[in-house]
Amino acid sequence: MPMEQTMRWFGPNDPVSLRDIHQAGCTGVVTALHHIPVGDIWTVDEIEKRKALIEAAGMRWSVVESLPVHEHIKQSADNVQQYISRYKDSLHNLAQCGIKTVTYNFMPVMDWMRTDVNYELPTGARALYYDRAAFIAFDLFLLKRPNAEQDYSSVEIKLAEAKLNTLSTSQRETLFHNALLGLPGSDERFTREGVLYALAQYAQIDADTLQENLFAFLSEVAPVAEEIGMSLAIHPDDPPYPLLGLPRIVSTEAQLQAILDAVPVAANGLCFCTGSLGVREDNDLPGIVERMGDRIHFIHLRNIRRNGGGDFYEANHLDGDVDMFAVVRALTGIMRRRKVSLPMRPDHGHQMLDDLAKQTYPGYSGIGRLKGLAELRGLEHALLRF
Ligand code: CS2
Ligand code: MN
Repeated sequence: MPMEQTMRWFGPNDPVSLRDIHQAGCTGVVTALHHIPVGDIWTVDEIEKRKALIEAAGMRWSVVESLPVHEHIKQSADNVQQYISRYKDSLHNLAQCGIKTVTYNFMPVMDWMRTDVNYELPTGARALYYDRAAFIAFDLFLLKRPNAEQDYSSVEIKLAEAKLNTLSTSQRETLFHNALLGLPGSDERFTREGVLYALAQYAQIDADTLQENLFAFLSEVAPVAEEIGMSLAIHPDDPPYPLLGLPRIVSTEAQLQAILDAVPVAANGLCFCTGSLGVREDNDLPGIVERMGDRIHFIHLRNIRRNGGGDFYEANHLDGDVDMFAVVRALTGIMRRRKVSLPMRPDHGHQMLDDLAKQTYPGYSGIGRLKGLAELRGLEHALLRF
C-alpha cells in the first residue's frame, strides 16, 4: 500500500493552485485556516468552506497543518486553560467534518529558521540554507538580543564577526529579513521589538518547564483526540537544537520517546520530518521509524546536506545526508504491518524552471515539489515491488 501523496496548500491566495497540486499526482491536500488568528476556534462553517474547495478540485483534505498552539499554552500562562479548551473545540469541529489528522509543533516563538531562502545551487535552482555563523551574526549584531553572547563560544563569536564583515549592507538586511520571517503561510514578519518581547516571555522557561507544559497540554488534548478518532502529529524542531536562547524539546529520539510515553495513546503521535530530524547526525532516521512506527501519523520527506559546523542546505530529495531509500523502505514496512496508507508530502522543494519567475512561500514552489514528489513516488513504487 503506497503512502498517500499530498502537498501543502496555503489556501486561496497560494500561487500554487489546487489544480497544480492535483496535476502533480496528489490525491490529498494538507492545509490550515491561516486566516484565523492563533488561539481562535476553527468553526465547522470555516472548515467546511475550505474542505469544499479541495473536494471540488477532486482531492481530499487529508491533514491539518498546522492547528497552531498558542504561545500561552507553551508558556503555561494564566489563561492556558481557556486556550486548551478552544483547541479541543477546534479538534471536535474538525472531527465532525471528517478530518482526522492534525499536525502542530511546540517550538517557542518561531517555526523553522533559515538564513538564506535563495541559495543558488550549481544548476541555478534555489534552495533554503542555514548558515550557523550568519545566524549567530544576526543574533549578536543585528537583533542585538540581550546577553546573547553568553550562548556562544568565543570561537563562534569570532566566526560570526568574520561572517558579518563579508556581508554588504543589503546582504545584512536580507539576513535580518530572512531570520524574522513569520510562520509558514503568513506574509507577516517579526519586528525587532516584537521578537525581543516574545523571547523575553521565555526568560523563566527552560527545557524542563517547556516539556512539562507540552505534557500538560497533551494530557488534556490527546485523550480527547483518541476518543473522537483523531491523530495528533507533533512536528520536530527545525533546526533540531536551541535557538535564540529558547529551549527546544522535540529534536532527538529520546525527546520523541518521552513525548510518546507521556500520554501513551495512539492519538498522541508524530509527524516524521526527515529534513528536520536529519540535521542531527545522531538521529538514526530508519531506526526511529522502526521503533516509533506505530505512532507516526504523517510523513514529511525532505533531504538536507550538512555542510560542517552546523550549516546545512536543502538538497534534492534523493541526494543529501538522509538515506531516503532506507527511510522509505522502513516506512513501507511499517505501513504494511499497520495496514494503513500514511499521508506523505514532499516537505519543501527547490525553486526551479518557471518557479524562478514566481513569488511563492519559501520552500513551497510548485515545480520543485513536483520533482521531489515524483522522485519519491518512483522510489516507493520500486520498493513495493520487492
Ligand atoms: C514545515 C513546518 O514548512 C515547514 O518546514 O514542515 O513549518 C511545519 O509546518 C510546522 O512546524 C508544523 O507545525
Ligand atoms: Mn517538516
